[in-house]
Amino acid sequence: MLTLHCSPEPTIGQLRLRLHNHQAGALKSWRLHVNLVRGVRRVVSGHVRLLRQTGSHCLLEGMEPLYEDGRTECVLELEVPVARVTKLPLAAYVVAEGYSNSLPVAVYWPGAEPEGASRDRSPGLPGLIPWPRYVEWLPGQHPLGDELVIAPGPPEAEQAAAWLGDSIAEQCRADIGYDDRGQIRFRYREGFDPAGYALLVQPGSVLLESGDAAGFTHAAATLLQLLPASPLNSRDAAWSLPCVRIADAPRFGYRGLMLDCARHFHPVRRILRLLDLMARLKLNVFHWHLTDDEGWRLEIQAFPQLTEIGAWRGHGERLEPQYYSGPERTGGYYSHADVRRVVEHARRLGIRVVPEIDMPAHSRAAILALPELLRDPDDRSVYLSDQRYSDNVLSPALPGTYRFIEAVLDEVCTLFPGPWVHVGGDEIPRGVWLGSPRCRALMEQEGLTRTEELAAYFLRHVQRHLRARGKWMMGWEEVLHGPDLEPGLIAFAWTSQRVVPEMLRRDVQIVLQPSEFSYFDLAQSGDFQDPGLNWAGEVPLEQVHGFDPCSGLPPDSPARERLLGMQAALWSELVASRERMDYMLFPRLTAFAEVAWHAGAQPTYRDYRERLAAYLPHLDRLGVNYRRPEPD
Ligand code: TNX
Repeated sequence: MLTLHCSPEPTIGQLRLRLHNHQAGALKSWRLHVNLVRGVRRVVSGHVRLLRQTGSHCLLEGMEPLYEDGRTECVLELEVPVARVTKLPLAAYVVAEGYSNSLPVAVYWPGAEPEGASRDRSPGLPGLIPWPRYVEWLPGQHPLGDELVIAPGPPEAEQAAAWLGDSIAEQCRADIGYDDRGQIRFRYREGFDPAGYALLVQPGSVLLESGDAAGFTHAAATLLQLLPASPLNSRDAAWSLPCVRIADAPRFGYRGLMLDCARHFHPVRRILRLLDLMARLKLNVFHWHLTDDEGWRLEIQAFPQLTEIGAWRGHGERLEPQYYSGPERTGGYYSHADVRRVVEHARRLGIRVVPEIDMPAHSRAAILALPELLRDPDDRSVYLSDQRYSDNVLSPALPGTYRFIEAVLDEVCTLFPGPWVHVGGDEIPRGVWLGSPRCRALMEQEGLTRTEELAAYFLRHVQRHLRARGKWMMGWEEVLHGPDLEPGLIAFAWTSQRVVPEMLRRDVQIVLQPSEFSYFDLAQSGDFQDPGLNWAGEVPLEQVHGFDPCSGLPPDSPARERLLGMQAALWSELVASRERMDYMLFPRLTAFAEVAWHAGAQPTYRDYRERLAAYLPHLDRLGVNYRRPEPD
């Protein structure tokens, strides 16, 4: 075992590393593999040489032996100073002469504390988030009794009733029954807005009404928030529902959450749990980021290499360790059966699944898995992607590229029943393609002069392929940087809310995912110990709640019609566990859901915080490792 102590010099952008050899015996020729989110410029001092950095993976070579119990120190100059703990080394290992296996290195940061919250108890207010359109508290309580009985409702309510029953059973120590005399009743009624519902709790009865399945699910979600947060039983006086009349419908039809499963793999169980947490907040789209430079996570029967090679990182693997992964082979992928499970679970919760296969950039895992098909051997282009790769872009001039994407998209279209397929299109690095004779010839033949035009040529092909299979293409905002694609395109604003008015000038539909309000991989405060990226600043809870999705758009602008909705994003460079996932998402996701759902004037932050205090015990019960909000 070795240890690596890291201490940053935040002001001058230097990072001091102290490697200590606790092994029995000296290490002769050794190399330290260490994953760092920041770029390393040079070694300022110490007896090590920087051999290379690929993505986050840095390779440092020791220039002298490291004796038993010996230490060596070096200072690295970084491109940007370390401002928080997650910019320090995330994982490391050593490879040394005479050892057939890599040697584990424990990384120590200054003052590391476990993340997560000490818990506040509920003050007894119902934690209704998102706040409904209309709420009228009525006198009295509905006592819940020993046995909760749900009456069978119309077919539209079947899934909602099952979800409600299962969730109440988990939430309470009561028996759940289903029969005609049930106190909880579902009734079909016309005249609601899409996905709208009404809920009436009176002493002796609970009535949920809607005209569609989504509305019944949302009514059930509201009822779950009215139930006591901690497990009680029939002897408890608090075992009751407050009487209330609620009428509600969403502001946007699209209320999403994107999860990056490429940078770190998230097991199916973690996703199923997340879907459940989403449904409780009335979110209805799960955007599944399945491929990226650091991993390919979807089984493709036409090309098994994609997951045999592209789903795994480790020392000696085609993909080197990145971020929190070390020398051992780690990763994973979703089989077709896994995908069906996720899609079916989502469907039961009224959630649509949007698969994303990122192309033409962010494709390093695929290219390394299928080099014969996807590498252009004569390409002399020089580029470096934002994540520091120089080999991560598919070539629009190779026949193999089209064989690959068509086979992949065909499987995706059959596996995912929804109407949308997201194809990325983001972050095509400057300088790509121009040094490839094949790309040059294609550009000449098609009369193209700019990289953006070549990208559009490629994406148009992809879009036609999807349209022929009945799907609508989605892409990140960069899909609008070139000439127009075919009609029906849906583009996602991500760099900032400021780009939205410009995007709306094009004839496309738009989903908002602006970094400053919805990137939950970004840190929640400036505190050094608060994990997260910060390329777009910090994203504190209050900022999320204060998001105005229509800012910059005049109230009467017809372009508002083309705002489909909004989406939060959890990129996973720094998210390798369920605990970290919870910590980054909660409670920010509750504030986000309120903005995406609530159709009236936005409730104040103070009002939201009061309800949040009552909602947190629900998260406690569900075992969510949320970040404790600062005192208001
Ligand atoms: C930007 S959003 C990216 C991702 C990163 C993320 C980190 C987008 C289209 N690209 O590849 O993971 O920032 O915050």
